[in-house]
Amino acid sequence: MSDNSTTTVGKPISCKAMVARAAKQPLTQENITVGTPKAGEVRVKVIANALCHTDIYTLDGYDPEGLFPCILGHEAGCVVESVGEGVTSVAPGDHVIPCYTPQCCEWSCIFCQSPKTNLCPKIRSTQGKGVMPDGTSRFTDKDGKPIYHFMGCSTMSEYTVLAEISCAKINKKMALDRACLFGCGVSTGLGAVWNTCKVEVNSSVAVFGLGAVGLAVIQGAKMAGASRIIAVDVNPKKFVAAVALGATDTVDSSKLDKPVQQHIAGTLTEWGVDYSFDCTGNTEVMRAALECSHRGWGTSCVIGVAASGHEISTRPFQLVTGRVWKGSAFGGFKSRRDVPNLVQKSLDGDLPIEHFVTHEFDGVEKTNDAIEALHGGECLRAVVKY
Ligand code: NAD
Ligand code: AHE
Ligand code: ZN
Repeated sequence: MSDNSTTTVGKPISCKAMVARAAKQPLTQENITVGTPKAGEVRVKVIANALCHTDIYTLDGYDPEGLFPCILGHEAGCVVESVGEGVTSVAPGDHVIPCYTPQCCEWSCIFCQSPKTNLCPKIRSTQGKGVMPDGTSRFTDKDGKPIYHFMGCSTMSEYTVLAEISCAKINKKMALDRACLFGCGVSTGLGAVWNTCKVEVNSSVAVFGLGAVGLAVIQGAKMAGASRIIAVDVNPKKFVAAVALGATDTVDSSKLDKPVQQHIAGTLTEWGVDYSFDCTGNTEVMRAALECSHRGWGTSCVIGVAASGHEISTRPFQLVTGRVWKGSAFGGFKSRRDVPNLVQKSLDGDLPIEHFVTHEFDGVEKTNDAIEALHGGECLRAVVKY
């Protein structure tokens, strides 16, 4: 792709994008038009995008909010191309990570002002409808028909438009094909441990699902000083990375002759673990995670995203006897404030992330190959450089 940033300001941009036309169909490579950023919006050139399981879940038609045709993708590293009226926090040339959980920082936003949550709702309703805050799309196909946005990011396109409040400005020293990881999975796993559960030194932890999110949970738990980290998956190939990051025990739950919660609370430990995390999106696993947590004080955190129509259940007795069921979105990080700090921590050598990148591709048109790699069972993050 040629760098035409000096000539594009104020004009629509024609570029390549991978469009999700319908559920369970491969993405189609299309030339689309990306409109100019309106007030409070930022147009960015996407440099690299990593695939998250949530993109595939949506492409497979499991997201109740899923809309087609849309441009998926929400884990990216980008350079600002131009900004709309009133944008002051970023400027052309800045490096940004799009954040599907925005942070408006307004005094009137009780969510942004509260230390208890990162869930700024300022643009959540339009984001869920696949449009920008003014209710329209910035993407049109070759016939002039609109294409929906996704999670306020839509980074499977060479250019995209974001709300200013979704842009985390980061240190330019960080390579964007690694910075992208902080746009979702890695930040989510770390933050679920540090912010949502506040895991303490010497805690015991069980992690269900060892994709990038589960491995980031293990990495975060180790950094928090957990002394026992039980890694659970149905794919034993995932155990190598889990142990390298600090898992003390591995469990292939598909090979047990009893429910995994009874194996963890009963065999591996007497009363269960202090903290457990679901990183699968499977509601039976969420139940097992809750039920393997410690009588009296165990906390279980749902991170995985369940398919439309699936619900969680357990005996209320599990809660009566002291277990707490929690959930975490984007690891509880206030995006524009915290993502730049995660990037800096990584630049300082205190937060290694290289191990998450198992596959790399060149060109947005290779995104279907990246999806195939993700289905292969050995992929953590496939990074596509545009
Ligand atoms: P992934 O597909 O790479 O990893 C999932 C792992 O779970 C795989 O290793 C798989 O083998 C394992 N698994 C599947 N079934 C299992 C079972 N029954 N028991 C144990 N392990 C099982 O996915 P990912 O990108 O790491 O994402 C994990 C989940 O987190 C997904 O549901 C994703 O949508 C969700 N997610 C949530 C947030 C959030 O903010 N809450 C952010 C990112 C991702
Ligand atoms: N749209 C779905 C829910 C999808 C969902 O829960 N998304 C997670 C992020 S997954 C990132 O890979 C999340 O943070 N949700 C909070 C939010 O505001 O969307 C549904 O069930 O409707
Ligand atoms: Zn994600």
